[in-house]
Amino acid sequence: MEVQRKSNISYEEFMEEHHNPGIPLVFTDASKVWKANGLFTPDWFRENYPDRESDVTDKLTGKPYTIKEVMDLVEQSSLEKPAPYPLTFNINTKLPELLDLLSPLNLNYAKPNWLEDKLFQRGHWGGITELFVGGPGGRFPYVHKDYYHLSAWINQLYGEKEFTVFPRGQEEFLYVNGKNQWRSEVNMFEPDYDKHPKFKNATPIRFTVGAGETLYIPFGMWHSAYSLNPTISVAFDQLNSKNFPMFLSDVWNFKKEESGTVKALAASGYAIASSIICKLKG
Ligand SMILES: O=C(O)CCC(=O)C(=O)O
Ligand SMILES: [Fe+2]
Repeated sequence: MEVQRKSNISYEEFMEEHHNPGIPLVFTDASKVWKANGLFTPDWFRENYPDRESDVTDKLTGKPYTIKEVMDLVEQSSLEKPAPYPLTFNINTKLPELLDLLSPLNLNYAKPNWLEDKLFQRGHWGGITELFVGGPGGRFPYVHKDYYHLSAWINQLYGEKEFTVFPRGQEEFLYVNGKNQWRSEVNMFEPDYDKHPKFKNATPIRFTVGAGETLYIPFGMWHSAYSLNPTISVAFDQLNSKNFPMFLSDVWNFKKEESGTVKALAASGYAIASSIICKLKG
């Protein structure tokens, strides 16, 4: 299997060939509708928002890294001495000015997206728009599938990242963590085959996503990422009737684990009511 790359495709083609069957895709040009396309660079961020704080804390100072620090870190990053990865910013809370440059967020493809509705309270159920910054050698810490079975849209706006996705049905080769069903225990960058012998049977698919390109990872697909050079990307999630049943089962399980059956019932009831309203709104 290979991940296809497509240019200038219609919404209908995306829905029929990728969204509905759950097949990943690299759009070569979907983010051309965003003003952010071609604009975002380390210098642009340093000039415009040097002091904004990241979601990541500097372990030495105990303070969040600022944008200036983040951009300096990733430009100094090397394979031998990689900057922490990922360095992220919640765009809605830390950089709301960017939202205007990321419009329409759905790129005219990621729709319907119930996470754009207030009812699903962006951010509350994992549906946040996040800026990811990385440097050479930056490895996403684990192979995983995304929480709540949300589908992911990763928009590369500067630099290149190497992504890895695993074909469906390879979960048994990935040694899913007993406590966290979303994480694999295998370090795919340096696999320990004595500990994880079945990982030899996995057939990871690796490909590069460059500036201006958008990766669609359908819900439930195992993946990870690696920054090849200084990189800036914007990631958001998608929820609609296709992944709602899995989402709902996650809401139930998480809430039950965290706060018990009564709270789980309330949260699930709320999610179902919200889904009905979103469906009606079309
Ligand atoms: O762009 C990346 O580093 C991958 C991010 C990712 O998979 C995630 O945040 O769930
Ligand atoms: Fe992910």
